[in-house]
Amino acid sequence: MNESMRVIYQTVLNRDPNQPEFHQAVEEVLESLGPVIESRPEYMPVVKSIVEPERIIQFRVPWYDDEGTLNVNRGFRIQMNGAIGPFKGGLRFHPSVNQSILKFLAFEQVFKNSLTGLPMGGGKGGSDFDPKGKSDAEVRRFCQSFMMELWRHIGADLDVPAGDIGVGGREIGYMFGMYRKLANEFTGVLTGKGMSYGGSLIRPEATGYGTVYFAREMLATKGKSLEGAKVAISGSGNVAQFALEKVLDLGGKPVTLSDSSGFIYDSSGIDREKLAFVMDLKNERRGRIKEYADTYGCEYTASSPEPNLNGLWGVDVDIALPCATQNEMNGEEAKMLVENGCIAVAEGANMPCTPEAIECFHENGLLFAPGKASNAGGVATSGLEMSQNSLRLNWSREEVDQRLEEIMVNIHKNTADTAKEFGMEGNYVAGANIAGFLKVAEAMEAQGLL
Ligand code: NDP
Ligand code: 2IT
Repeated sequence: MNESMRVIYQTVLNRDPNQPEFHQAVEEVLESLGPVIESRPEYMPVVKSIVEPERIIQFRVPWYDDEGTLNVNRGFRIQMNGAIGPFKGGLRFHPSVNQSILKFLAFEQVFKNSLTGLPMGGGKGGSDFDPKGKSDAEVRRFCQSFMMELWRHIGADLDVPAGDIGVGGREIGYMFGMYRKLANEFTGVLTGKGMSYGGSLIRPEATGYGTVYFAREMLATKGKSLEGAKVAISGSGNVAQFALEKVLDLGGKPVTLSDSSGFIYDSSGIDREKLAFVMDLKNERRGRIKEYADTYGCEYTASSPEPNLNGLWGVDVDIALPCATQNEMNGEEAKMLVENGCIAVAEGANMPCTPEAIECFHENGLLFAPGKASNAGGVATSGLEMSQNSLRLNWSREEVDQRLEEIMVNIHKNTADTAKEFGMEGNYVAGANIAGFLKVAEAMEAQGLL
């Protein structure tokens, strides 16, 4: 990191010494921005500003469980940067949620949203509520209480939340209902909505599909493709499921999935029928991935302690798609992938690879796609949902998928070209950070750095 960036990074460390995930995300971006500041020193004040959220909202979320006992969770919304459009980003419900995790996610979102080319600022929110093991009625009461406070801070032209870990169609539905009641209006204030009340086709598929479109583009630069490639996928939620589906579409062979309890390795390949089983298991019955191994008689390895996915990345594959959570792959695990001849890694999750893992990929010449580029298809399609809501029109499945694919191809081109322009050809991390930054920086400067 160059000296001027180090000064800013030190301020971030001093201000919030207990936010390791936020520090990790900021450090990576500041490392990339050195060459930009050398050619554009007037952007220094932008960098100083961009690491500080515009606004952080924290609130109490009281809710009654099925026994009639009062539970109190903590709710947050981080409005990180609104220079290029309304704040936009998901809500995460997971017991690990705290300010550090949401600030890292909101920070990444600023650059990601800029890369999509759509007018969306960056934000993130959520709660330390754990939906696991809760009844539908408990989840509904929680979502309603959460929205009872959040509604006054969001709006279709102000801040538009969506899903993330632990927040899918069910939760968005409950929150949308409460927003509509409190605000007394029907607007596109949330994305990831159901099709009967303003949702967009392809939004559920978009993050996973987009990640695989990006991987396809990277592979093509080396004259390679997904056809016949063995693919390791982690997670078994929204992103993992649809990444897997698109890998099958493109002729690849997915062999792993995981959840926080462990992972399965199915050497015969996870086909469409098995994927349908996973979707029912995870989305309807909300069961554990171990049931897959029990049903299809493949290998299952329990992970302990959570969130250690150790072992999954030791499987012999050509391509790896981490689609579960942050820091799920460390340097040692990255080395195992390299030793097994893996040629490409595309992040479906946000920041799943540690800095050591990324360094290992770069040193060994692997194609590596950072999440803020490769998983941008989800938020991009949220942007398309917002457009359709404003137009009061619905586009067809083919039309949305085609726009998503175009956006991913453009993000790939933009990140690759930017890396080359700044003398770091093949480094998609630098390309994504710099290209994402430049648009936001121009807007912030034009608006007087408020
Ligand atoms: P889901 O809640 O649908 O699925 C998350 C999956 O990851 C589950 O299999 C879950 O297992 C596993 N997981 C979550 N936390 C941990 C943990 N601490 N240790 C091990 N496994 C874990 O979430 P999504 O699929 O939507 O999100 C996955 C990742 O993709 C996240 O990083 C998210 O930020 C990112 N992302 C999501 C987008 C979206 O549109 N949904 C867009 C862009 C990025 P279990 O059920 O056991 O907890
Ligand atoms: O991390 C992400 O980009 C998301 N969770 C999706 C955000 C969105 O607004 O669709």
